[in-house]
Amino acid sequence: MSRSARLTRLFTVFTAGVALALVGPAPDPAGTAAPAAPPPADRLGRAPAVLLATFHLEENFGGGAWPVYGDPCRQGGDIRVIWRVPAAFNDAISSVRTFHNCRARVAEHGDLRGAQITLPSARTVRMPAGWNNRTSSLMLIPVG
Ligand SMILES: [Ca+2]
Repeated sequence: MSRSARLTRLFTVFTAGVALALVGPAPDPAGTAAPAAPPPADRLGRAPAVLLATFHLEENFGGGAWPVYGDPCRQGGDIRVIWRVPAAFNDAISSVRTFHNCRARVAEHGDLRGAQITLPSARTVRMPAGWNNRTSSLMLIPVG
């Protein structure tokens, strides 16, 4: 290859590189591009966990908040069970928020023993009568 041919080749590669940097790759002919990748899933192939509920030490979602994550609540799906709430929240929960079609069913003692009540709303600004500072275990169940 002659010197001028090498220079011509170098110039062609250089201008192609500049064009790529300035305007991006040429449009892909129909049907040759790979399909867009799906969003990443965890290693079991499930969607990432989402925030299902927050439990609070004070009324109106005040005080410390304990978040619970899992799969969105749905009929026939897995039920998220907390057999024992964290020590700082045991007999100390005073308000609850739930998300993703979940309602909280709370129990008086650990392992879902003792009395239970299902909170009727996704926003429980204060626990029903007799239930303030009482919850020791719970489950998150689908609405309806
Ligand atoms: Ca209790």
